[in-house]
Amino acid sequence: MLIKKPDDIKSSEITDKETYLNRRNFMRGAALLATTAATTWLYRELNPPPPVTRPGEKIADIVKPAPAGGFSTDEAKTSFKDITNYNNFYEFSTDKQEVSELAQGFVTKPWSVAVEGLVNKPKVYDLDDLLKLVPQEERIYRLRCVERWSMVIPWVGFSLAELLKRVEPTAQARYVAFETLYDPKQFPGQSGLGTGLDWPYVEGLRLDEAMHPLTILATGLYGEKLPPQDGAPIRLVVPWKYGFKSIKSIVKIKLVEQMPPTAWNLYAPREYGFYSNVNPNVSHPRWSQAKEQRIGEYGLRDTMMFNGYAEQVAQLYQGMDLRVNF
Ligand SMILES: Nc1nc2c(c(=O)[nH]1)N[C@H]1C(S)=C(S)[C@@H](COP(=O)(O)O)O[C@H]1N2
Ligand SMILES: [Mo]
Repeated sequence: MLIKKPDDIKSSEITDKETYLNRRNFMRGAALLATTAATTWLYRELNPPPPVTRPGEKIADIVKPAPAGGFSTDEAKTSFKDITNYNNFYEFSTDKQEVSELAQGFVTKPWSVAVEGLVNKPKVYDLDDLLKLVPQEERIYRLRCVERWSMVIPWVGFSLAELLKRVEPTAQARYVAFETLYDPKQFPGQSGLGTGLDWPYVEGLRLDEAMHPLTILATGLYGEKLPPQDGAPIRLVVPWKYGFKSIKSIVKIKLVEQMPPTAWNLYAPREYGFYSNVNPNVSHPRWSQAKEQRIGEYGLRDTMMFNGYAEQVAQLYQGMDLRVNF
């Protein structure tokens, strides 16, 4: 049973979208007017070059094998009941305790995932076929929501790198864009006014983040098929980033050259950046991220840098100012 929950921290309705769009238009205009050299400079300023492959290196070379133990934490697991009854899934509801019931009839069969864009071998995978190709394993990860609650979840899944290697990203590919199913008949939250989010929910990772062995596609938890409220039949899990990066019910994965849009960044760009790495030292503009409440526990814990995965991922952000690239 849940003894204590954090107060729900409602996101502001003030989106700052206009400022964002104006800035974007200004930058587009500026880029068109500039010389080639200046354009290159501007591009670099906006998109610091990600440390993906160096000349002569193949994508496979940047994938490091997971250490024995597979990064799983030995912290106490959050109960199945809490993991499946306290959910953020705005396509169903913004009320965390209402999602599970609304999600019960969600149809996930048949399900296909298109992997496309800057790849040599684009393919639409039937999910059942895909699961025969890639072995599933358990990964017990912390999940830290930007709202300051956290859980420990025994996922079942496989490395996203395993799937990406199969489609062979080209040398131009720099980022990976993800998309949730768009189906207002099944997702009541996608109809009419409501959350302020644009549908479908979209997310993105830099290619090296996507290829990191910690990054998985999850298809189950507690050894069972993924419950619909947790993102059935397949969702991303990026344990060193705030929970909203872990996009649910994925139908499309696209390799792209430029930093792709992300749902929460589009909604409130000053509050939610592209990177969204868990960082106790960088506050959300409206609240501190220094502490968190582990669901099912009394009191607060200190939030850990990169959610406790610093040893594995800190080198991905070497030389970057994490206050700017929040
Ligand atoms: N498509 C989609 N994916 C989503 C969300 C959402 O609303 N829609 N919420 C995100 C947020 S804010 C969090 S914290 C996690 C929650 O995952 P869980 O409910 O399985 O704990 O899912 C993320 N993925
Ligand atoms: Mo979240």
